[in-house]
Amino acid sequence: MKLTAMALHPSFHRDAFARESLPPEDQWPVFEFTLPALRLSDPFNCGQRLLDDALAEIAPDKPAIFYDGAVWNYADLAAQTNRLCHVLTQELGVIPGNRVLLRGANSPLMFAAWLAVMKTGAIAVSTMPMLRAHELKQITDKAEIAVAICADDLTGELEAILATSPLRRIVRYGGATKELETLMAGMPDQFRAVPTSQDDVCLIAFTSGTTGEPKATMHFHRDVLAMCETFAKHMVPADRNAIFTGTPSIAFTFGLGGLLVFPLYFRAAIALPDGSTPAALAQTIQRYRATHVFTSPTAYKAMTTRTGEFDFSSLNVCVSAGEALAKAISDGWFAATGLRLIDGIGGTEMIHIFISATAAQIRPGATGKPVPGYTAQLFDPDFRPMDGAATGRLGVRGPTGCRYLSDPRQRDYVVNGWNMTGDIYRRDEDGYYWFVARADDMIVSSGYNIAGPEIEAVLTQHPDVEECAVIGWPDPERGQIVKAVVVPRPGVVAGPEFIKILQDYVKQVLAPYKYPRAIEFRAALPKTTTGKLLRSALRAK
Ligand code: 3UK
Repeated sequence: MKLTAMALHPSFHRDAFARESLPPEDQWPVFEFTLPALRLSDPFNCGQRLLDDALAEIAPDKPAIFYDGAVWNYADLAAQTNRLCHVLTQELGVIPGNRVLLRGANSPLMFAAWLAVMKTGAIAVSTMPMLRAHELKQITDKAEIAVAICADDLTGELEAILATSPLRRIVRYGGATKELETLMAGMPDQFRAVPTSQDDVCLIAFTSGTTGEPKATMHFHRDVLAMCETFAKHMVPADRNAIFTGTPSIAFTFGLGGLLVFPLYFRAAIALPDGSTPAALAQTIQRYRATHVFTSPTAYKAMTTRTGEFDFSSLNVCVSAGEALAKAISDGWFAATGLRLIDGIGGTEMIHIFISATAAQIRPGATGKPVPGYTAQLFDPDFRPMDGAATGRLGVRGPTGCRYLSDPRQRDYVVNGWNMTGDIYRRDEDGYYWFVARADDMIVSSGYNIAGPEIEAVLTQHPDVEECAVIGWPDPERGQIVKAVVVPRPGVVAGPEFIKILQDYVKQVLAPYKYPRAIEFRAALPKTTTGKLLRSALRAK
């Protein structure tokens, strides 16, 4: 079933910027709406569905967000969200279709602000707290954003661009000024959600991009429901008693789903750690007896070594995404907690996870199978589909897909209607998908195709290796050689002997042609704002 731009439901937006910035119809991916739960009628507002409908179903004093020893129940969350709606519409003059920049760490007020942007029919542009003026300017320029809600301690970088960007007004919360809180205090606690079309853009998510200008992906009100009806509903068993926690910011759609949208969809509760470190997460799991956790493979690895210090017995469902989950991390977590990590590959372009497996079906080391609602396919370098067991470029389609805001790179991501994620995957005889590498990270040495992550997985199992990245390094004879950039454990003497030890270690486990001929030591590795290894920054210029 193909849905083209022509078939979009009429927009309810008064500011037509988003609809007018959608990619040309012939560059759209194919959309598949096989799930009956995703056949919606207009108007449809995801904020209303997630929050207002919840209040009609559950007791208003049911806890919604636990944070810093306090709790907001559903009535509190609704009241604060509604006051924020009035601030947005009355004080800031926001009209449906306007973009609103959100800048701050995950917090109850930040979550209410996101919901308020949904309910007013505006468009949320959530940003990572660590972004600086330069990156914030790229975002406000591209999405033409006039209004920002910003944590008091993070305003400096935004104020710096007031004169040179479309940004006109910054409202601060927290800190000494509490400007937003003061405005909210005078507002009514009721607000009727503004009618929007299911096909109206409600969020613009910027990719954490490894190179060049960031890409802006546009998602509709129905896409927010789609991540619930696909991944959450089928792969994340949960009920109203669940308590969700995790580290990713809601500026990363992995965090938006796991920490805000899914818990509300299940009418469950959220427990927010104070900070995004594994230690803060472990404390939050123990303190609030969290049942569901969403975080990165690295954080699970770090928490595995501390299972003796913390009580994780409340945990039920643990989701890992953002980067490949090494089998050793999955096995380590299982040995320590008795729980299998649910791995899932998602993408900002797809909004959330499209390949994963339920706990009962997990094959440790594999990502899983297409999530109900999605279709996956592998392609050879000439874009011919590959059948059966094969290794190739991953393409996906389903109820969500890539729509970049005015960006020529739309043609690279969507090929023949398939969303091409940029990953190389292997599919086994049983249809399970195994991550191989990002296509850009494949190393070709003396005619062999070598996947960096395979060697990284071996090296990181060495007790004296903290972290590592494996890249191709130019070589006159072999084209490229395998090079490992290694962060040694504290106290390890990183010299020629250690190099030899690591090389022999890899040769014992993998075919010898894959061993790293060059090894460099560093104190830390470059990462993107979402914590992904930035291999491109390590390659030869
Ligand atoms: C890589 C994975 C192996 C892969 C994301 C869950 O990561 C998310 O979105 P991004 O746009 O990056 C997408 C790319 O990251 N990747 C993500 N998960 C896995 N590789 N195994 C995995 N489990 O290269 C993919 O193309 O930052 C993840 C939900 C929402 C997201 N936005």
